[in-house]
Amino acid sequence: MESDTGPSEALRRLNVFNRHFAPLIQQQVSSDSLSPSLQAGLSNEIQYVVKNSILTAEQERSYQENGFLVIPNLVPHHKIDAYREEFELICEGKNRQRSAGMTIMKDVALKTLSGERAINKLQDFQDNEVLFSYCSSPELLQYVECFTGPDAMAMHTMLINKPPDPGSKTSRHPMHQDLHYFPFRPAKSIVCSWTAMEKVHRQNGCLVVIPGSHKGQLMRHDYPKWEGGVNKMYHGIMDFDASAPRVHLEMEKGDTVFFHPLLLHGSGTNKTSGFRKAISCHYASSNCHYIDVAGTTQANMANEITDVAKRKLGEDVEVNIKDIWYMKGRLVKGERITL
Ligand SMILES: O=C(O)CCC(=O)C(=O)O
Repeated sequence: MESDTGPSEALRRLNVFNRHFAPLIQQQVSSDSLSPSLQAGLSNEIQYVVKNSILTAEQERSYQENGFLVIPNLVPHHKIDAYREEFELICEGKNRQRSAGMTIMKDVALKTLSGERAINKLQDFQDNEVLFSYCSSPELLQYVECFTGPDAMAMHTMLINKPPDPGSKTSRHPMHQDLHYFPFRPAKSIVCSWTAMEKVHRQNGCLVVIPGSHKGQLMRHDYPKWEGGVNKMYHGIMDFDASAPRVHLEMEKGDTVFFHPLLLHGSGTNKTSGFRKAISCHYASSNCHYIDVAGTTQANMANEITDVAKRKLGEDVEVNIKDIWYMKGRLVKGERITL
């Protein structure tokens, strides 16, 4: 079945988002502005968007100002259902080959449970045909290109499942910037797509973003000191200003948010008895370059990742963070250049 909401419903929801973000966005989107149009004339600040015919002027302005852009009803429901089935098979351990190369993570407070009730993340599914088809789908790539340009790599893949929180609040994801995890630049040529696999809202732990925070610097991250514990690799910003105005991104199944890797974001506790799933890919221009993170705020992340890799490959194996990223990156559009 194709997604069950049509263009007028998509437009209505887009306008609800925009009303919600006013005065950040200021202009109501009209049905005319949903059609592709070539727009020019943004200010001379950092240009976060590559000019092409996909984004309307309003969408460009919104990404520039806020660092994120929600496209309602972008991924058809039948595709999401296929990703869900694949996730369930992996959770059931049905076929080990399906999960080759992936990291399967469990919520720290749910370790005694099994399957979907405990697994909170699949990471690095670049070799799983069904899940990776999300990253190479044309409906996503037409938008990805607006941020990466014509040569795009899928660098980091995740299916995030939030099982019902057992009271530990460990289903929360601390506020962070994704660039903390990436040893490549420039930041403006990297974008995340995050697609809701079911209705996400405040009760089940939707994404929370700080509009405009993508214009700041990469901040220091570490594990938050939470009473109930913190999940592996859930680093958060150390000096987070809790009074910063935040927006809860309530989304429908198939809605997709594209966001900048410096955008401060996180997600809340799943207070419901159901799951909250999303599928996500970080894309980068294949023209990006690797950086040395030794001695920077990213060194703690690099050490943790290389320790995990050594545990898998053997302590005596020389592991370099750039090699890890080089190996898991997959070209999805154009040519592979430097990444
Ligand atoms: O889906 C979520 O709850 C947040 C995921 C996220 O921000 C991440 O894994 O970096």
